[in-house]
Amino acid sequence: MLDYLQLDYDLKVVFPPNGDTRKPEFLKLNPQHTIPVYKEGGFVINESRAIVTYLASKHDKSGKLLPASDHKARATVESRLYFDAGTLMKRVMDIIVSLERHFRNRSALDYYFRNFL
Ligand SMILES: N[C@@H](CCC(=O)N[C@@H](CS)C(=O)NCC(=O)O)C(=O)O
Repeated sequence: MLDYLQLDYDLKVVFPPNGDTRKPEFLKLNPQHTIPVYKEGGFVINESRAIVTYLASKHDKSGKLLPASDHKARATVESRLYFDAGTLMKRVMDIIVSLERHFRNRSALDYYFRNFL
């Protein structure tokens, strides 16, 4: 979104598997310990959809990304954002968790078969 809007920014890479989101300096920015986080001076906001809608409402001069007066167009944009947050991501996460479980169990079973049978 920042690139699309041709805004300058300073990207700080945070890698959750290394524990970066649990470090005290990160928790001061976002106690929910999630990325992305957007910081603009003293203003800090997390939640990806809140970040993109903030940026669109502030910087998209065309008004097409987040229509303010075309209520139906705005409702369509919000419908997509809610679908992403409430339905799509939940299902993607369910799949990832079940794959993780499957492969963890499977390697445990493989180990069992190789070593004990
Ligand atoms: N609803 C949040 C989800 C953010 C989220 O779960 N981010 C994950 C990475 S995709 C994260 O930061 N996990 C690290 C942690 O929970 O410590 C958003 O859209 O910003």
